[in-house]
Amino acid sequence: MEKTWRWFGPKDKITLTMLRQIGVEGIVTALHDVPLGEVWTREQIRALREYIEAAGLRWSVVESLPVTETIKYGGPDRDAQIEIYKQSLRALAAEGIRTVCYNFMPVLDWARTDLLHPNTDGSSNLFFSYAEFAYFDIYILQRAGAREDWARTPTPSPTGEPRDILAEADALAKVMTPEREHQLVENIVIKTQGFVSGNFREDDEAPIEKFRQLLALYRGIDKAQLRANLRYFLEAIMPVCNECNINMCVHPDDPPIEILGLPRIVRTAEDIRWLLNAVPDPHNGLTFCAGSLSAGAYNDVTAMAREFAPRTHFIHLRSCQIFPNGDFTEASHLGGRADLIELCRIFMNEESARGLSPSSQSGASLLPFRVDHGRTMLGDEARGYNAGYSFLGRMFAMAQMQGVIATLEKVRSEK
Ligand code: DNO
Repeated sequence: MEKTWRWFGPKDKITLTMLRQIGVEGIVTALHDVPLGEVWTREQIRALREYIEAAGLRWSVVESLPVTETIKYGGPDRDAQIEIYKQSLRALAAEGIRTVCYNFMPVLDWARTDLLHPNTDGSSNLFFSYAEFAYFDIYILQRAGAREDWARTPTPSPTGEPRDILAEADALAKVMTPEREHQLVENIVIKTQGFVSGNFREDDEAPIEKFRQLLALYRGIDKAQLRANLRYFLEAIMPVCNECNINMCVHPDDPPIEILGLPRIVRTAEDIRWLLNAVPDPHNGLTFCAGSLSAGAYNDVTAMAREFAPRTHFIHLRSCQIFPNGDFTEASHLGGRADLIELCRIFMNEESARGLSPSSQSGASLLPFRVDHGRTMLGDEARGYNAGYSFLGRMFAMAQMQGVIATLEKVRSEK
């Protein structure tokens, strides 16, 4: 597997020189400065590619080439936006970049309620509390229908224990402080969306108002309609993907639940089966994000990796621990629900099945993986990194995964 790292461009505090020293081979990045909905030009792509190559690395994966909301909800300008998307794909392929990660989550990309949840060992992790998220929805967003939605939300508990999330949110409202409320908006919108989704910026002055406007776009869009819109998008871009040999890799919904009254359609094995069959072209593939999938108690991550490996073009190694009430945190890369050792074995077998082997020292042509988020540890918290994208925590996880892969390779060679 090719060892890659998500890097946020030349302004990232974690430099390419640092990444060379810790065994990174490929870079996962995007043109973070291009506004949502504009074409990525060949010149801009080339400049970034050359910057990466000058450091002795390669640009392996685009994460993300964002799909604008209009494509997701099927707005009047969606065809124009799809044309722009195709132009960007062509420009990427012309510069030799052929693995493209994207998501089809309406409005909100990933969601967490706590970004520095303390672990007993002194490090911290990202964390999701259903009650706090419901509080955000009901009391901060004040979304019409929110109370009814939470009242019917099935229990997220892995053992099926009943849970009254609505009552918990109401109880929270009684003890909520303005500071914690401010922090929730920062965590759910500003600090987690700002650097990944073009919808929100870190300096947004009225994020909640913007949020409400975005939600309004999805009135009347149910699961079937969102699926139809995803199929429409994929069918429209597949000819370009075929012509340019680009692999599209949809990122699963994170967390894999329906939130804020919005449909989410990449949550379960059934969803993924649907989307791969709906457009049965090998260029329509998956980012196998073990972290997102393992946050849903109903997802058997190992079985899903076995089933979907043939259509997986990019892998996120991360593992969640679900608490008895359903809240979850991001576990160590050797703990939690996702068996990352088994997953590495499955994806390495997939490489063999495809006849992939490293075409150079850099691991190019193998299946790219990145460690996704890591713990915040040993001073990471003071360095102003993007939420979840620590240096030491991710480096630690990367070292663990490098060890796992090297061990599996040795075992295989001895057989
Ligand atoms: C969060 C990431 C996501 C992911 C996008 C892909 O840390 O995993 O933001 O990059 O959903 O489009």
